[in-house]
Amino acid sequence: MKALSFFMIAGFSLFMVNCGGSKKQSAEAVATTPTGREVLLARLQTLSDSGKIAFGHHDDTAYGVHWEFVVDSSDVKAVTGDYPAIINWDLGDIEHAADEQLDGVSFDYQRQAIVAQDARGGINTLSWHVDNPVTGGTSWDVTDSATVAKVLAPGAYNDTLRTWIGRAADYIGSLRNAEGQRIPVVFRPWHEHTGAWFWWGLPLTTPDNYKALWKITKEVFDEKGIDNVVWAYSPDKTNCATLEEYMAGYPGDEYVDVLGADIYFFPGNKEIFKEWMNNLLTYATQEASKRGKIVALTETGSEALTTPGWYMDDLYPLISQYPVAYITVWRNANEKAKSNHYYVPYPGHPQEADFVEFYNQPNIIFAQEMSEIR
Ligand code: BMA
Repeated sequence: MKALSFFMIAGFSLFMVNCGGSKKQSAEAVATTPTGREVLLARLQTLSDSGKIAFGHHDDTAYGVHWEFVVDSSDVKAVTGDYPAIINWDLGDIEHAADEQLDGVSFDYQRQAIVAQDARGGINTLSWHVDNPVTGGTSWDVTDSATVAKVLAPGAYNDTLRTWIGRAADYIGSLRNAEGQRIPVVFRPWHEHTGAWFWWGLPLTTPDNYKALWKITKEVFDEKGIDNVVWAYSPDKTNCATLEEYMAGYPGDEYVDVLGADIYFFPGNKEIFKEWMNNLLTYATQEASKRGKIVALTETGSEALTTPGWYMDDLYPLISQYPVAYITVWRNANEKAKSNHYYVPYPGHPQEADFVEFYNQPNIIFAQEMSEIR
C-alpha cells in the first residue's frame, strides 16, 4: 500500500489533468517520468508517513571491525542477515581529486558500493569532511576563524572553494546505475555547524556567512546540471538548545529537503541524550511539517556500544516518537586502523542480541524492506 504512494500521487495529478480537459495535456502528463530526486523524496516521505524508520550505517560495505574491502561484506548483514536500508559515504578528499577518501576507501570502491546499494533497493547518503581551503589543514582546522569570510570573498580562496565543490558535484553527478541513470543520493554538506570543530562552524563565523556556503554549493551544482541530489541540513546538538539555535544556519526552503540532527550518546549520560534527542527532533519535526520537509536523525551512535542495550533501551523509544524517515549510525572502523571505534555490533559482540531485537521491530526498516518502498 505505502509503496504505491508516490504513484498514487502521480495518478492523482493525471486525474486532475484529465478533468481539466484536452487530450494533449493528458498525453504530456503520461510522458512525465519522475526524476531520481523526486523518487527518492517520495520514498523518504513514504517512510515518514507510514511511521517506518530506515536504518543506516556509515561505510557499511567498505570495512568492518575485523575485515576491509571485501565487496558486499557488512557487519550489519553478518549480524542481522540484511544490509542497512541506508549507507552513508564520506567524500572527504574528493576536493583534491584524490583516489581515496579520508578514511582510506578508494572512490572506485565507494562508487561500486553505491551502485550495489542502489541496485539492492537501498539508499545512499553522502557527507563531506572537506579540508580547510585557507589553511590547507583538515576540516577540523579551526585555527583561522576568518576562513569562511575568506572563502566567500571574491579571489583565490573563493576560486578554490568553487573548484572543490565542483569536484564533489562532478563525482555525485557521475554516480550511475546499470541503466546509465543517475543514482539519487542525499547529500549533507556543512554538517554539525552548531559546533566549533569544523571550519564552517557557526561559533567561528556568522549565520549569513554559513548560509552563503550553502548558496555557493547549490549554485555550483546547478551550473553543472547535477539533479540527483536531495539536500540535508544537520545541526549538532551542541549550542542547539532552542528552536532558534536549531534554525540559526538554515539557508532556506529552496536549499534543504531533509531537516536532520547529529546527536551522539555518551555513557553515563542517558538523561542528557534523551533531552538532546527530544529537543532537536521536536524542532526538526515542527519545522518539517511547516515547510513540507523530511525529518532524519542524520548521525547518532554509542561508540563501542559500552552501554548494554543501547539500541533498544536508549535509541529505539526516542526515535519511535517522531516521524523520522531514517537514522544513521557512524562507522565500524577496522580495528587495525582505529580500535574501539564502532557503532554496530559485529559477530560475537555482546550487544548482538540487542541489535537483532532492534532489527526485528516492525517500524525499523533494513535494505530488504526498503527495496519494497519504491
Ligand atoms: C570521525 C571519526 C574519524 C573519521 C572521521 C571522518 O567521526 O570516525 O576517525 O576520520 O569521522 O569520517
